[in-house]
Amino acid sequence: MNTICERLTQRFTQIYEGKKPTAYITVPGRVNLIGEHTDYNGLPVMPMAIARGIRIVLAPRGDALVHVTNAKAEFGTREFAVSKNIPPYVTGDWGNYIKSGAQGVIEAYASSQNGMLGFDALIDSDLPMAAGLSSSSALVVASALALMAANGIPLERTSLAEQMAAAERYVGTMGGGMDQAVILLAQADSALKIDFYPLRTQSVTLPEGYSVVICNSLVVAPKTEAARLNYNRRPLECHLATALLAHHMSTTGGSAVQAERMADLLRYKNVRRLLALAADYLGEGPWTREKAAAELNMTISQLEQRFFLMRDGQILPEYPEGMPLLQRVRHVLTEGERVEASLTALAAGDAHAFGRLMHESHASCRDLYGISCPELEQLVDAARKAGAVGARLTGAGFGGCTVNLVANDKVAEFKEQVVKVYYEGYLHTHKPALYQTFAENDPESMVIVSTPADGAVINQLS
Ligand code: NG1
Repeated sequence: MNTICERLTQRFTQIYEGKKPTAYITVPGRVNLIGEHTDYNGLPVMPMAIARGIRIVLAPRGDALVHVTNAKAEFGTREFAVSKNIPPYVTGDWGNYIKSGAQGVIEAYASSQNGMLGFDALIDSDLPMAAGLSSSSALVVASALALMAANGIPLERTSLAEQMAAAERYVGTMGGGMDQAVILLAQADSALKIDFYPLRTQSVTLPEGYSVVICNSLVVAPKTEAARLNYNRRPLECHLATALLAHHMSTTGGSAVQAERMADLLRYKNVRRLLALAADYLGEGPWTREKAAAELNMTISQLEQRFFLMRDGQILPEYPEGMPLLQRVRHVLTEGERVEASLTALAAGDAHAFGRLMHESHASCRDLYGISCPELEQLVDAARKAGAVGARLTGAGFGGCTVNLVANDKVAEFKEQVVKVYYEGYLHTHKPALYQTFAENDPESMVIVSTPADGAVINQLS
């Protein structure tokens, strides 16, 4: 038993009055190296699991209750009953991630649902929250694994990853399956290239002599609040752009084009031809709902029901600046190509070629997908000046972390420079509240050197 497990076991026994945990589960966070906002479009991603994550000790209960104590006192405890339809807490409550994992397991294993036992658990995490390192999916997967362990349900990692990607939509985000897949399928020492529909993974060796360094911008982007709308806006716009392109290709090409996701359009045309067609048909300017509805022969209300309806029944608000559909398509299709090119560069051990692709990805995320922010720009800029071979925002964007590729012999200097330029320079002068967070925390938790870690591990304790 390692020290974290021992410490959690001891506290568990105190909290649950002498009861002993039966399982200890570790679930990593992840950092995405390249392939941003491609997963829900059916295009590949390249993330790796990191050594930080969620740890949970648990024991089954004799009834259907799930009782989870968070080791960080400010989060408190959550308790609910396992049932066919678990009602959510208010939007933004961390307990919804626990419910989401549990609901996913119940849906997937419905036949054994009768008599499914709940569990008592103590949970701890050393992942920064809402920082693009997948703290939310780690919690969803941890909850699912705990419920499965409590009920002796055998683990099949690939299908669980697919089930959990769907399950996480319980919290109202419309993400793809990258996070759950890497969290469950990663193996130490390699990153993963992941393809979707169906889920497939391939291990990727990172270039020798280089480190992956994660820097936290300290801008918090919790997907459960305003940023949830910002995030959902992208998959919804992509879905609409795909439908428009499919409609146009069907009407001009003479035969029906079926495309659920943007990647499906590539069955009919290669990336270059599709980009040319998109430029021609979608045009540079923004789209309104009115124009899209007319094009698809729908009323605005039909269009909204089909493309802008979110899980909570809300229609995504219309943005005054309209929808930059061509820009979204350009980002997604070229980002998919960059993942493939990264695979080639990394197979050849070419860190610089990979670094250039990271830079291109960052520019595309910023200029075409609109997911950067001033702090991420400053941090990426500081990283490049501090010697990173590649530097880009990672994860959903709007804040969170950057990921950097740095030569091993430059890591110490890189850290020092980034602390000086971004945290003590830019934040200190321009963002005093964020600087305060930096000053109150260990600088080691802001700039994290990461090697690819294992996926989730379940240890039976008795
Ligand atoms: P993070 O960075 O964990 O918010 C989100 C989505 C991913 C993917 C990335 C962007 C969830 C759970 N995760 O990740 O599927 O779309 O954004 O590449 O929605």
